[in-house]
Amino acid sequence: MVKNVRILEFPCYLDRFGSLVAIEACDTIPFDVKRVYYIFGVEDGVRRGFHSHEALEQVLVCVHGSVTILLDDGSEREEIVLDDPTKGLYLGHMVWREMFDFSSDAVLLVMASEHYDTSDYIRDYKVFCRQTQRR
Ligand code: T46
Repeated sequence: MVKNVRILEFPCYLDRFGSLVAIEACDTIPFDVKRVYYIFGVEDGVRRGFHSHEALEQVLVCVHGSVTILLDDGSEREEIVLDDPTKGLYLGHMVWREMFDFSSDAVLLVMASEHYDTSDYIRDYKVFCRQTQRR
């Protein structure tokens, strides 16, 4: 099992009017949310990500459609399919991620613990592996 990764199950309120999922910072998800972004309109065959974060924590929710996420902690690798808006994928620091197999209708919502900071990204896989071995 990849370290620093887990699936979060969100409460879903289903009634005759439809379904509603509520997510509360520092409660349903384990950090204060400073930034939200979403990825959609990804064409067939496109692979994104190819990086890790030094400190950033994030929760990924595929609110529509499906996407596969490859996760790597420097020693273990696994792939997780996100296709359920009631589940979130928590990614702690130092997890290499690649996102692929986006369905044409996929919308991937991401909640992040920090503002956008390019210096937090590790984009070289060899550097990432070296850093995970040092920790
Ligand atoms: C991650 C995965 C899941 C911004 O200007 N602000 C932002 O907050 C973000 C996230 C991106 N950008 C700009 C930077 C690039 O010009 O949006 C463009 C695409 O970003 P990037 O190539 O980093 O996208 P992904 O899909 O490779 O990675 C993103 C996040 O960057 C990353 O933190 O974990 O989604």
